[in-house]
Amino acid sequence: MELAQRAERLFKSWGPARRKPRGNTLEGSNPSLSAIFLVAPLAVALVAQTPSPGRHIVSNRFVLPAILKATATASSDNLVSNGNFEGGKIDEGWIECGTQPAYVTIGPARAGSFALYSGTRDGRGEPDGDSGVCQAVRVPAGAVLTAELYQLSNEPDARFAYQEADLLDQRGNIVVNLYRAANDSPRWTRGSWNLGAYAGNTYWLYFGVHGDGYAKATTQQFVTKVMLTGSASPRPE
Ligand SMILES: [Ca+2]
Repeated sequence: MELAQRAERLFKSWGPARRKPRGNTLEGSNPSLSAIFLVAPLAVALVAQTPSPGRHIVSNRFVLPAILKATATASSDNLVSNGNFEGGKIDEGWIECGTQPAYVTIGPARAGSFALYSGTRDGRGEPDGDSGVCQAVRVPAGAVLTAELYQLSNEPDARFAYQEADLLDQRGNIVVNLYRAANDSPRWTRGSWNLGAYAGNTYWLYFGVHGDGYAKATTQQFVTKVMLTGSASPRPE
């Protein structure tokens, strides 16, 4: 309970309670976009588990546009658009692709002005599904992905709720899981992943928090400074 209260207090101090970011950053998914781009739900694999009171396994489910096409050009240094979230909006480079809202909000110190926030809006409980964002990226030769993460959780393990990042295919299947954890680490931590083995392919890059809607625990994640770079120098114009 102590962590949940602390997390809620932190989110409120960073988030809309103090200063509302520019734009409609705390609104949920755009319903018209969801209607246009709705894809068939993924098959749900039910796994036999020991019952845990109030908990239930929920599978990841992502809602993605029909077209998977990277927007950043190969001549860019960073093949992720708006990797800093400094526009104060999700829809600059990213889309909400979970079943629950994700937010851009004022981040913890050293995040710049804004960071991606995944979790419940008030920091209480777990999202009932997936709170996260996607961006189509084409993986270059010698690819290295880096991101700064600030993660809060009071889960004993990552069975029912977790922070995660993945590369997804066009149907929302997880091709590469970059991490899946219930970390409680209230400091910015830099993650780095060598993606050279996937060069030449285009995926949805996903960052988010998964949960089962349980009210008595909390899992949250802030993300900023997302960069995807390759070994080749940018092409001259
Ligand atoms: Ca930022």
